[in-house]
Amino acid sequence: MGDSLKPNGVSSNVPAAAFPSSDSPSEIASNVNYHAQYSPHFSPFKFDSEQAYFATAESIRDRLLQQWNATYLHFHNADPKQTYYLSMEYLQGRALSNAIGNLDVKNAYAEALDKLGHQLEEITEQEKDAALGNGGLGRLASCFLDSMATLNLPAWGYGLRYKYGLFKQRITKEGQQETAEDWLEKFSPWEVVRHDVVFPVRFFGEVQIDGDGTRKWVGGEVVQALAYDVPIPGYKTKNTISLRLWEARASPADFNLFEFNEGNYVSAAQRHSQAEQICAVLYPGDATESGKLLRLKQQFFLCSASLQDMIQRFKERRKPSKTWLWSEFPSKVAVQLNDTHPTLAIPELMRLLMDDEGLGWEEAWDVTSGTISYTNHTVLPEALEKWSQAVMWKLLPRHMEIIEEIDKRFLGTVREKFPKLEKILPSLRVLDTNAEKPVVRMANLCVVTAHTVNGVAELHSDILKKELFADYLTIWPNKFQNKTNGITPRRWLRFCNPELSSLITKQLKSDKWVTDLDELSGLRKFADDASFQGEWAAAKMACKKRLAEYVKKVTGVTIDPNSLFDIQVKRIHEYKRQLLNILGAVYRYKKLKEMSEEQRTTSTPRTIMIGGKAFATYTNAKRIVKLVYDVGEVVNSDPQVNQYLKVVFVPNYNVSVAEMLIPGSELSQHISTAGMEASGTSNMKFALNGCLIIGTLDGANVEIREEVGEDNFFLFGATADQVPNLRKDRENGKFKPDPRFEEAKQYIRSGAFGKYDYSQLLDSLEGNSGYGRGDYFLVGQDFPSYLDAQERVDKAYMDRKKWLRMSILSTAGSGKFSSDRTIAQYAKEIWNIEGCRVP
Ligand code: B1H
Repeated sequence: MGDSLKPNGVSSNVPAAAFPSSDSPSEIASNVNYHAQYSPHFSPFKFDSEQAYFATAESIRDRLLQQWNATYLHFHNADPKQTYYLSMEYLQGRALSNAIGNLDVKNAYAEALDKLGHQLEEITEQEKDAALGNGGLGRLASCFLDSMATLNLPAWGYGLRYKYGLFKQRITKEGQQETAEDWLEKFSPWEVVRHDVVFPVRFFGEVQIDGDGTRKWVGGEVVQALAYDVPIPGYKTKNTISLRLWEARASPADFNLFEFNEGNYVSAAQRHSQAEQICAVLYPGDATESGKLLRLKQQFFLCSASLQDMIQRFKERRKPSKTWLWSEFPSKVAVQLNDTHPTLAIPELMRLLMDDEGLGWEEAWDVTSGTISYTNHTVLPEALEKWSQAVMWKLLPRHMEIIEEIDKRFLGTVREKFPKLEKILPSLRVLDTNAEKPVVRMANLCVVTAHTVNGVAELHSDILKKELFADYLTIWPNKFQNKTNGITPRRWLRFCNPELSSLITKQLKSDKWVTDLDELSGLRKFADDASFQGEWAAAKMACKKRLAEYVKKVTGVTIDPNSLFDIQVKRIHEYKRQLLNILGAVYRYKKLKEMSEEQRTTSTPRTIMIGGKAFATYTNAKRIVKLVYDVGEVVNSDPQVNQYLKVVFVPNYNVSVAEMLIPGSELSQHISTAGMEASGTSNMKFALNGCLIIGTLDGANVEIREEVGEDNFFLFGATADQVPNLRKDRENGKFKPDPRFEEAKQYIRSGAFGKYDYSQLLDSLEGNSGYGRGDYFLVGQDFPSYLDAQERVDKAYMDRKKWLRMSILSTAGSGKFSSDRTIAQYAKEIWNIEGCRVP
């Protein structure tokens, strides 16, 4: 459509409309047309889908800019307390469809594009996902921004503008292949560079002590942080907030023209390229020392630039009177650390206050701890950041002095006030000096400094209080809170599932649920209503058909929309137990094969879809991806069973793929070893879309089950309390594997799914202990109860009325999981900020 060189609907006779004065489709069409001609990125008179996407995005950006500037001005004048969310990751996904939805101009733009020979859906699909994050933690940050804007909160996000975000995944016979994803390749219409917002960020160097004893960090290398702002529109409000992403720039002085002219091109540009490496990729591999250093540089770069920016804004807003007290800073600024990745904000704020602003230690400390709060997202020991003291002394000498002083003062306070803690004091300290390689424990630095520490689901927050941070509770009984995660109902229901959304709005006679998700509970009374059930099923079927087409397009596999769509999508990790899922599928396949033709006809047809990216160096995760693919190859082409079972690996799972999969799902698997998944957030998205969950009592599953009702949740597996003892039993040789578990593993070992040697992967499930052995994640332990739960699923699915009732109740019970609820709680209980609506 619209591929011809002749401008399709674009005519130079059309008067240029720099800004549409109304929402009439013809005015919008003329504005899109204006951008095609006057903000060109392509040769003239081209207007295929891609060009139409850029022109449409720019038209939408014009609208956002108006609201955005108005919001900036309003916050500046009103000067409310403002929150800054510091995160190394944002998984924004696509912006166009979201902005069109939040601005409530979908129909007008669809009609306008129609006039220009295009379809809105096909245009929005041109956009590359902004994937500046790994998974749940990054997507949570993006959902939070949406809620902050929608709730009119004075809040901004700060992050890094990685050139290459999360890698693109391709699946071949060999398994996962990674390639760089160049989201900025053809320019992003969703960012505005602010050439006037530049801050210097120093690395290395040394501490200089002046005559009066004041300390200054000097020398080393200085990189410039340049601001790129991304507009974040709220839903049906003018408020449009900023996500400020920093890019690293070398200064011209760093380019050695002399060397260049001597012909030493590489060394002439060395400082330049070193500076620009800082924002080159999201999460550089940290197996090497240089990789670790780069990651640490990234973290500091984010913290330093963001804090300098906040301090400048704090001063600017106080300029008319020219006087302010630094003690007022915490009543104007709240900083939320998204896990420990931006922990360096603590010593950096201390340094800026003491060395640049002249505050004393106590005063700077009160400001810092009054400003900063910390969210923990994991209890996995390998994810708890520890930085080598030696590396820190080299890269950030002044910050290490400050961290040592924090550690020393903490020791002093505890010894004085809690002498009983002396014995466990070494484990509470910020510095670990006993280890062979002395390290800084970032989580401890956060707990010692932050005024509030929170977990991300009730169970997780309890584990923090009872285990990980238990000993701090004596010192600060009121520091610890829970803030159960949430998801934005706009992107994750209203926009990605128009069929179900319209039905809900029709049934509730209002679309209030979009901003007040508890309204969904009004659906409960229709759960058994036959005609409503029929409409519910029809909406689900429309999504399943769309999904089936998508799967066909990206994998070539034909799946039957009448089969049960069973989905597990998330990062591939042993604790998330995709292996349990695929072993279950293998067992199902084997049983189907053993059945008679007639027996098979009574079984519930299933399509199992698994998707997710494995970290490039995580070998077992990559083996799991390959196993899923190999099982699919055999099962899908087996004419005996493939009407009853299909297994598909959905490639390149990302935000926009999720928007396709989740609405079409009927069952989703959230089956982590209990106690290991801090919360999970896709579980909430699935439940919201009327998908039933098979899951363990882990993370937010616990609360989802409470909300949707235990009859509407397929529960199985050991509980978090039981896990430590089960692991001990196993070590003591007390574990007796279920024969069905042995059978499934043996079937894979027998080569039923090809020649690849899966022994190392399967060996991780054998033995009682040892590295990569001993089934640490308790797959064998939970396998029998998992199969039992799957049998309950099969039975329930055969009872159509029962299933539809469960599905409706699932959506009806999802109100709690709106990120609006989560963010309102952060605002009230941690940040102490209030709405500031643009009139
Ligand atoms: C979560 C991470 C994480 N927890 C290290 N921790 C990273 C750790 O690049 N790194 O070094 C990146 C991410 N991510 C997730 O956070 C939890 O596993 C989920 O259970 C939770 O839902 C999510 C949001 O709270």
